[in-house]
Amino acid sequence: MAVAIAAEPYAFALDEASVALVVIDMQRDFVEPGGFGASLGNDVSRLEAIVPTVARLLALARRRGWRVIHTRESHRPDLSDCPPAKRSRGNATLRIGDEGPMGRILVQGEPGNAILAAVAPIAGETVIDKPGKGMFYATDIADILAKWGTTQLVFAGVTTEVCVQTSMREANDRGFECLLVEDATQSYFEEFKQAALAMIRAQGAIVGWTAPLSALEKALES
Ligand code: TIU
Repeated sequence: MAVAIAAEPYAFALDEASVALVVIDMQRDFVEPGGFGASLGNDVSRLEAIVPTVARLLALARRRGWRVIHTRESHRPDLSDCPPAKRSRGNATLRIGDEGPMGRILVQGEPGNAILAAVAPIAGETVIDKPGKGMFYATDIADILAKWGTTQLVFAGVTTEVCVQTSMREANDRGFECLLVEDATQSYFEEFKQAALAMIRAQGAIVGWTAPLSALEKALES
């Protein structure tokens, strides 16, 4: 049975039997100094603020028995899945695969590539390593979601306008109904976060819906 979540641009009819939570790239590489995000010149301190909210959303999903997926933006140690055009882009101080203070930048298994301890996966949850910004490109997530019968995705994580929005757009095109939790996502640029939220829910939810975590908690548990 669907539960109406107070969302923008209109109520999201959440079906807990068919939903999965997707937490995008809550990795040290994006949130801590010395990682990929910092190497691109970003102020990474903005991202830390959402960690307690993401943890609260994870706790809600676990209490409610939802499927939970965590993604990591990451590359193989030999960088065979990293296009040269991605590695050479911009004016980074450290490039993908270079040795940084948290190990090799954006490489699987390195300390910096790990998900933050406060929002780490627990037993039974699915972890997807993705070489691109979107979670469907070069991963097996479509098969996993099909096997589960998932039709709705609740999104959180970083960054709003890059990996979260790309993943939502990929999911939307594949027929998933997507809800982004506004205070469980963050960007290095406040104006980009606000613009992404606005463009996602514009035109009658052209990409999906947005709602604060409190709206989910209220609808599901009060
Ligand atoms: N740079 C930036 O904002 N984001 C990324 O490169 N990856 C993710 O969003 N995870």
